[in-house]
Amino acid sequence: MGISNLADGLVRGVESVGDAVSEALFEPVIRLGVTGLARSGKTVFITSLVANLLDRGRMPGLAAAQQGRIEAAFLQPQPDDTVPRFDYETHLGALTAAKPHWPDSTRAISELRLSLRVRPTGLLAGLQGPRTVHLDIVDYPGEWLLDLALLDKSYDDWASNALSWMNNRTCAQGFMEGARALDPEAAHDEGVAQDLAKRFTAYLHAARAQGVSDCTPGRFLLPGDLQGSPVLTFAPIPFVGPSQRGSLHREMQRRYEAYKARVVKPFFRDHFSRIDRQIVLVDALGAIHAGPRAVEDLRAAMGDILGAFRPGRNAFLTRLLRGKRVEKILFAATKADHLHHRQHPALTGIIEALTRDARDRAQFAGAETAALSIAALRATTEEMRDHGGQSLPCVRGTLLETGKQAAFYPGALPEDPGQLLGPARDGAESWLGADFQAMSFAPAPLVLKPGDGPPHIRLDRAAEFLIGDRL
Ligand SMILES: Nc1nc2c(ncn2[C@@H]2O[C@H](COP(=O)(O)OP(=O)(O)OP(=O)(O)O)[C@@H](O)[C@H]2O)c(=O)[nH]1
Ligand SMILES: [Mg+2]
Repeated sequence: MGISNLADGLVRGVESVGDAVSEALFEPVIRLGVTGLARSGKTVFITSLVANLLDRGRMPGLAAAQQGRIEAAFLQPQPDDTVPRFDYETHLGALTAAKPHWPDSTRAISELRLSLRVRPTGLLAGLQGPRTVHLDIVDYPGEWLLDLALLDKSYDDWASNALSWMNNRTCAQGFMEGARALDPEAAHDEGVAQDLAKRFTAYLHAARAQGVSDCTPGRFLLPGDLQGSPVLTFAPIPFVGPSQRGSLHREMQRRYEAYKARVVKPFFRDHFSRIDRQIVLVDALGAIHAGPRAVEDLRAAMGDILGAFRPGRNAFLTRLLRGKRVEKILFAATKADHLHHRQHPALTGIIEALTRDARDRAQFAGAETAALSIAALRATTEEMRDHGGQSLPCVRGTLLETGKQAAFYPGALPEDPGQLLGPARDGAESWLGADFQAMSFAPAPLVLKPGDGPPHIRLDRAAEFLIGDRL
């Protein structure tokens, strides 16, 4: 060991003593980001995680809970005055009602603070009493991360990309007709701009409904209180080059820049840059059921989403983070209760493969990553059923549409994820020789023993990975 290394080690040693002292004095805060594309399971995940941290009977995989070191857990007012509170009580109420139902879709960012009183382990166990660790959970739409790419793109670049993409999509017909008909250099007319933005938004919604994952600008789909404002009243129009002041093209360009400055940047500055740990939820099963195109779109969107976690990828973000970065990222395939546990390894393989490119490319230097298949709320039970002399691993639950009980076999997920990702990448229209069924289950009525949270699959393992080392 060289002298400089030695000195380094010493300084770090002193620093970490300093950390321990300041942690004892001040209460440590972990900011956990929860994201994923629309309907990926963020709200259900947070609700069940919090319920299972408050009542830890089903959390053996979380070491601090298993060792009985969590003495208390309680909800507290969150520290950020301008961010809506995650409506835990209403969401839990929906899931635990006599006739349980899934919580409503959420449209914006929200936050919740859960505080844990934890007895320390190891060297400090004898020296310190219990300390309080605050877990600030931030729920934000993954679509907002896709917007990061817009920061590097001029309006004309973005517009020509978007237009060439839309050219081949039937769901963009309505928009394309409007766009082709207008004169970009004509004087700006608010009616025209609004009509165009409306058609563009309708296209984004239709594309999303078909399983297209990259639908930017993200706030067009989830406008929150920006609905109808000029920053959301623009669209790509076919024109490149300098245009007249006061023209439609110039105004679209201006609003696009305003969207970047007033919507995209504040999100990264005020929220994203403060996250310590991140879980990215992925509805991989949903994409598989929707077909190869949806899987390919999901893979591409994952690459873009994860780009936000790549140090140095974007100058604005690099300046903002000043070397700070997310310490751990967990990729979780959600709704694993749609599969018998025998099929869980295949699902985990798929989520690993879906994010592998992105992970390799992103080189999350310093960030530890892992992949898991989870169900935040288990809505099914498992059973084997005979079918044509074959024994099939099924799950049973209450169907969302009819309210009837049914057993369900979703199809054989390949052990080699390449069998799905390959054809998806090659542009296949449908899965060859395989048939994947989609089914939606209602949450099951719950009878919880005192001390038990709602039933789940591997939520405890997810919690251990994300926060276990800080408890
Ligand atoms: N079976 C099962 N279904 C789930 C689970 N988690 C989510 N779902 C289904 O997925 C849907 C979306 O879940 P949410 O938690 O609302 O997803 P979200 O990401 O918050 O959605 P948005 O707020 O619309 O972006 C739910 O309505 C359920 O139908 C789960 O653990 N098991
Ligand atoms: Mg939600």
